[in-house]
Amino acid sequence: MPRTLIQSRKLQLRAESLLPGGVDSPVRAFRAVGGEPPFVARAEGAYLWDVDGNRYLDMFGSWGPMILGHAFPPAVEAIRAAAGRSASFGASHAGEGDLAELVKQCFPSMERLRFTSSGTEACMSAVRLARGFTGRKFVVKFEGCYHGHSDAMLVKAGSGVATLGIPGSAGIPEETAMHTLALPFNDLGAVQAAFDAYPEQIACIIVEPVVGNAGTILPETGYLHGLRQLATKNGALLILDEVMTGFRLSLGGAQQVFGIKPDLTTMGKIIGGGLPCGAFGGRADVMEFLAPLGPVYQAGTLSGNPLAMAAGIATLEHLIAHQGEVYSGLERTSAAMADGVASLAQEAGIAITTTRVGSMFTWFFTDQPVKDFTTAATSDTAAFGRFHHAMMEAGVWLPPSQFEAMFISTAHGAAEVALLLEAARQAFVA
Ligand code: KE4
Repeated sequence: MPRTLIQSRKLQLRAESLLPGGVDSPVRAFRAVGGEPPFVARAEGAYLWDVDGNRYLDMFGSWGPMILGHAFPPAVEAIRAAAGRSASFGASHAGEGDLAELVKQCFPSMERLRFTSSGTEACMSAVRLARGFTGRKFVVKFEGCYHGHSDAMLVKAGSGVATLGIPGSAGIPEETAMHTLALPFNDLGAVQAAFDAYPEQIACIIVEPVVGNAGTILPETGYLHGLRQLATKNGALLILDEVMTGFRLSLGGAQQVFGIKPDLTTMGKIIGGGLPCGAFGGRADVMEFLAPLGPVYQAGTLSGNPLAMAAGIATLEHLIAHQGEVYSGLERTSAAMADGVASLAQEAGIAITTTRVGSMFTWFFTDQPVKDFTTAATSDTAAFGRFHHAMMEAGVWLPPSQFEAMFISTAHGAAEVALLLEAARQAFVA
């Protein structure tokens, strides 16, 4: 029976009279896939319910944070208790050190760290710190990688490899964009060329170690180690943006999976258990360039917020205490989902390239192998849009863009695999 979206439609109309596009973040508007975004009334475990009472299997988990499922009871209890002691002090409290100790336990490379209220702030601050520590202006990033919406990170590739970046959004002056070099992912030659073109001028390389923001794209063998070596050889810092991959791919994120030691790491999403929280950290000698110790300014009214710390502590304590079953379960369920849908597509004669690391995966509607943004962009986004709509009708909520990753939780199990595969079977024959 087709879904009714009557109440959602009313809320959408009101939202559009108040918020640009009716949203607080563009991807939620469903512009990349078409159709109307349902308004969520509540969520629990692996499921979302909209305001018209329709239930959906959640395949994006608030874009990563909800790795233990929605309304995870220990996190809910921790937030409730913290709220009773006031939502914010604007002063030091024990929760900051409690969460920082748990982060350091999982990410030993983070000798010192600082909390922020978002992944954008974490990445923006880490880049400023790298520039301050090295005294250099240029930054290397990669096409298809997203590090939040700070000016220096919203930059597109110039005409040729290692040419000056151009603004990736209105409102960003060329003078700002020009110091960001946007290179192709999985191409060490392009990075070498950048260091040749700008000797001793590049402050850092920032990279999603497994790209999630172009859909899921894996680093080729040796690529991340190659970035590590090039950064060290040229006196630049290596920043791993683990906002998505941190605590997702393993308890120690991508740097644990691939055995890479960055100079700085940025975090978000899971670290706050769904509350606004990010962090950046790494080498103590670098982090001690931050105010109040050093000359690089960085601040935040709600940084280290007691509620976000409480939610993050409850989340990380569970991940640490149950890491064996958590990550083996996520691996089993994710493989069954990713490979199951790929098989159904193949049976239906539909070209799909599946990419996956742990519980982060994407079905690209292309017959090309996907190794960078250019190959990801060969995907048939209209076909993905039709698939997305059919899955919504069947009660499965995929991320509303071909160029996003899917994230599942420990609340997803065999029943959710079966639901997903039946919905996909119907969608492919529709
Ligand atoms: P936030 O400022 O959205 O907390 O984090 C920015 C960020 C930084 N680095 C990586 C690797 C990220 O994936 C993100 C945010 N991811 C997007 C998903 N594509 C958030 C969803 C949205 O923008 O609404």
